[in-house]
Amino acid sequence: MSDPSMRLEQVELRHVRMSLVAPFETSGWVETDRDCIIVTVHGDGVTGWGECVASVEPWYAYETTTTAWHILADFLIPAVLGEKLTGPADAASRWRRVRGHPMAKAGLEMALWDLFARAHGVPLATFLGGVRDRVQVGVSVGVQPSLHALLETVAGYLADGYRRVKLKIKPGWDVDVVRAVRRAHPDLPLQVDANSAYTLDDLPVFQALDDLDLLLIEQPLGHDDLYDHAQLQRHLRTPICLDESILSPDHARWALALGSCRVINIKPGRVGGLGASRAIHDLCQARDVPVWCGGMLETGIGRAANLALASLPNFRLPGDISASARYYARDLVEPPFVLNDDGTMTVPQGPGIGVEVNLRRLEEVTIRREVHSTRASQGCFRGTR
Ligand code: NPQ
Ligand code: MG
Repeated sequence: MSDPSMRLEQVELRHVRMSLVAPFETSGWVETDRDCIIVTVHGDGVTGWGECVASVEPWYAYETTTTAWHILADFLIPAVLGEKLTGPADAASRWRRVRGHPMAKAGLEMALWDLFARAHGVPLATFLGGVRDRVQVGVSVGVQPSLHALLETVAGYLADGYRRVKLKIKPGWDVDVVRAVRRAHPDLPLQVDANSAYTLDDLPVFQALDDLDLLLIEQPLGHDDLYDHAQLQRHLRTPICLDESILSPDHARWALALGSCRVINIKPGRVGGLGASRAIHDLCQARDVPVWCGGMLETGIGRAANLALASLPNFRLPGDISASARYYARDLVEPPFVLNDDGTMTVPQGPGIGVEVNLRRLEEVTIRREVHSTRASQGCFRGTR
C-alpha cells in the first residue's frame, strides 16, 4: 500500500442479538441478551470490522442501539462515505461537530482502525502502539441471587483460571458479600464496581470497603459526577476508578486535576473510539496514573480491539476482557478467545483485529441490516432487508 489515503466505498450496519450464557446483573439492571451494532467497512478491496456497544436500554449510558443506528446512518456515515481518508483520525475529525454519541462514533471508527491496519498489513495492536503480546485479564461477576451463589460463581471462575475478580455491588449487596469473598480468597486481586448506585451519604459503606484490600472501587457515585468523587477519594486509601464519568480525554484531565480518581477504566465505546482511548492512555501515562481496559460484554469483534488497546504500556491493571465462553456459547469470531494458564489473553497477531468473523454465525444473529454504498449511484444507496 503506497497510497496513504483510501476511498471508503461501503458501510454495512447490522443489529445483532446474542444470548448470554448467564444473565448479567448490575446495581441497576439485568441483561440476558446482548444487542450491539456490527459495522463493516469496505475500501480498496479491504474489509474492516467494528462493534458499537450501545445496548437496547439506556441504563448504562444514554445511547441505545436505536440512537446509535440513527446517528451512524444519518450523520457519521454520510460524513465519510465516498471520501478519501488518510486514517481513522481523519474520519474522527470529520464528525467532531456531532456532539456526544461516543458509542456510535466508536463503532465506525473501530471498523476504520481495522481497515487501515489491514491495509498496512499490521496487527491493530502494533498500529495503535502496543508493546505486549499477552495482556492480564480478569472477570466481572454480576450481582448473584445469594451469597452462596456468589461464592460458587467466584470459585468457578478461579477454577477457569481467572486471577482477578470484579464484584458488582449495590446497596444491600456490598460490605458483607465483599468481606465474605475476601475471607474465602485472602490473596485474590479483588475490586468492586457500583455503577453509580451510591451517594456521599454512604461514606460508611466505603470506609468499610476500604479495609478489604481492594485494588480499586469503580464508579461509586453519580454517572456524570466529578466533584463528589473527589470528596469521597479524600476519605479513602483505596483508589477510586472512574468509568461512566469519563467520556473524553478532557473529562480524564478534569478528573485527575480535581482528584476525583486515581485510576481510569478506558472503554473505547464510552470515550468515542480507539483514538480517544489512546489519548486518555497517554495523558494518564504522563501523570503516572494507571489505566485498564473495561468491558461491555463485547462480541469477539469488540473484544479483539480491546485486547489490542490493552497492549499499550500504561494498561497496568487487568482488563474486563474474558474468554468467549464467559459470555457466549458461540462467539462471532474464529478462533474463539481463550484464557492462557497464566491468567492472560493473547493479543491476536494477524492483520487488523486479527480474528476471522464467522459470516454464517453473523447472519444467524442479525435482526436488522442496512448497506450504505457509493456504488449504486453517485449518491448513497440505502438498502434494508
Ligand atoms: C462496567 N461492564 O464496567 C460494565 C457494565 C456493563 C463487564 O462490568 C449492556 C449494556 C451490557 C451495558 C454489561 C462490566 C452491559 C452494559 C455491563 C454495561 O460498568
Ligand atoms: Mg464499570
